[in-house]
Parts: sequence; C-alpha cells; structure tokens
Amino acid sequence: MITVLCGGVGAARFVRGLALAVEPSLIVGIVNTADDTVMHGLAISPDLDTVTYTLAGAIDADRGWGLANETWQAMDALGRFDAVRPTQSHAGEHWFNLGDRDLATHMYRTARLAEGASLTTVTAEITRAFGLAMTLLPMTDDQVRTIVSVDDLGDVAFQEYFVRLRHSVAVRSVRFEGAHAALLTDAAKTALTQAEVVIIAPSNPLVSIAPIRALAGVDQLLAARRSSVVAVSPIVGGAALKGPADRMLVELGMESSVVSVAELYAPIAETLVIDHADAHLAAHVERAGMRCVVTDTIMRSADIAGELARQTVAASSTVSARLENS
Ligand code: FO1
Repeated sequence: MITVLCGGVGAARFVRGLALAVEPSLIVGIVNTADDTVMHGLAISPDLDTVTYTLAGAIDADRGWGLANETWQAMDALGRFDAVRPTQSHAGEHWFNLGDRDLATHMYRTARLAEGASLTTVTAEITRAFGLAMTLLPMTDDQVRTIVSVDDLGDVAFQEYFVRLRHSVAVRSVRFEGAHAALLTDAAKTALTQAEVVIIAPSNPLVSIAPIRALAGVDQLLAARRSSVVAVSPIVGGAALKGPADRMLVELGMESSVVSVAELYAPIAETLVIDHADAHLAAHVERAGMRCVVTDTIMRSADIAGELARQTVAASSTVSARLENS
C-alpha cells in the first residue's frame, strides 16, 4: 500500500502519475475535506472530486477542477434571480461555478449523506461509479472547515477566499474550524500505519495538507514512521505552480521557498523532493532537517508525473534500502 496525503489539483496530477508507476489498487489517497462547502443545499467536496475526476480522466484539464465538456445551463438559469435576491440572502448565488454534469455528483453525495451514509462510504460509491481502481478516503467523516482571516473582511470561508475573492486578498491567519473534535477515520488511520510509504503530495502545505495534520494523532502517526514519509514540494523556484501557496507562505511570515516547505514538514517526513530549479537550495533543505532529492517535479505530462511518482516512492530510505537488498 502507498498512501498519499492529497489536496486538490497538484495532488490529483501527482496521483495520476503514481497510478502509472504502481498498481493503482495499491494506492490510497487521504484527501483534505476542509475546503468542503454547501452550495444550493448541496454538499460539495472539491478536493475529493478533483482527484476522482482526474483519475477517471474526466477532469477539465484547463481548469484543473470540474468535468470536461461541461455545460453551465443551471448556473446561467440562476442569473434570473440576481435582481430579486434580498441583500442578506445567498440563494441562487453563482460565483461558485457548478457545471450541469458536476451537479449530479453533488446531488448523489447530498442525498446519500441525508440517508445517513458517511462521507467515506459515499466517496467509495462515487469513485467506483467513476471506475477508479485506487481508494480515496476523506480525512474525516466529521465537519472541518478552513477559515481564512483576511485584511478588511476578517474571517471568510475557504471557497469565498479562493473563488469569490480570487485569493487576491492578503491572509492574516488560517484556522480549521472543527479540527479539534473531528476524528481521523479508521480507514485513514490504517492507511497511515499500514502503508510501505506515505507521500505528501505537492499540495498547499498551509490549507490542503495542514487540515489533515490538524486532526488529532496524525502528526504523531507520521513522525513515528518518519523514515518512510516523503514529501514533494509544491513550491518550485519560489513560486507555486497553481494557487496561492507562495503568497500565503509570505503573508504568514515565511519565505516562499523549498526551505520553508522543509521547515513545515521536517517533523513528519524524512525526505523532500524538489525541482532542479531549486538544486542550489538542497543543502539548506538538509539543514532544515530533511534529506533532499532533486528531480523534475513540474508535471507537464502524465509521463513526467509518473517518473516523479516513481522517484518519490524510491526516495523513501526504507523502501530504497529494501530495493537495494532485493
Ligand atoms: N475554482 C474556481 O476558481 N472557480 C470556481 O468557480 C470553482 C468551482 C468549483 C466547483 C466544484 C469543485 O469541485 C471545485 C471548484 N473550484 C472552483 C475549485 C476549488 O475551489 C478548488 O479546487 C479547491 O477548493 C482548492 O483546491
């Protein structure tokens, strides 16, 4: 078993590469659910859906989220009510774009949750419906929500920050509402303890990986097996390949560099995989307490993602020791 801690787009592309490098049925993704939200009464799990749609080959590659060949009739039809919506109402808002086919996923998930099914159970049904061989697990079946405190506006829900505000406002602090009481699921705990290797995908360390780590016991479970935990840096050449990770690191008082990523992950992972662009920082990463592997981490194609995934698995000193002895 290879377990991958996942956020959204970067993780999805990495896992798609991993599925080319190893038998997909051996892969378990533990996915962040703190980006989840309710829109139009529908339960939406963006990171779970982005990984599902990507592994199913159904993702819209340009957007990185939602389904390919999508139509937007429902969203367009909601526009009719903009003129009549009372100011304090959120009914019919359409700044969060839900495609017509994407709505089917949210309708199914919402109805199954209302019938009492857990998000873990429903996610297994949805991934099976999309033909995935790998296992996707929500990090918890309880509610955790990322709240971002930004200049002027104060606390905003993650999707308000990320989509409505286009993450264009400076972040003062981030918190994960509910994380103190939420439980890591048994399935996710097993995936963290039984896996030969645990990989931290190239997701935003502050709002995609951090919510998983905020669940009680997760950092301890990872630290206990640190030599077989490998992280892939989402920062290349001081920038994030997608999303606000670089700006958030700076806004929260860190540098936007692989060294900051190493400082965040050193307690729970032995090895950090960085791009050739940051080869000159390898010694700094090691001074931050992590082994450093330098390779091509920019996943321009599935094949490059596959090679990155293969090297990441091999980078685990536990696995490479076994490979050398085999
Ligand atoms: N991201 C956007 O930038 N704009 C959107 O309108 C949008 C809609 C959306 C709908 C469903 C879904 O699963 C994801 C969606 N995303 C959208 C992406 C989402 O905000 C991010 O992928 C994650 O929350 C951050 O990783």
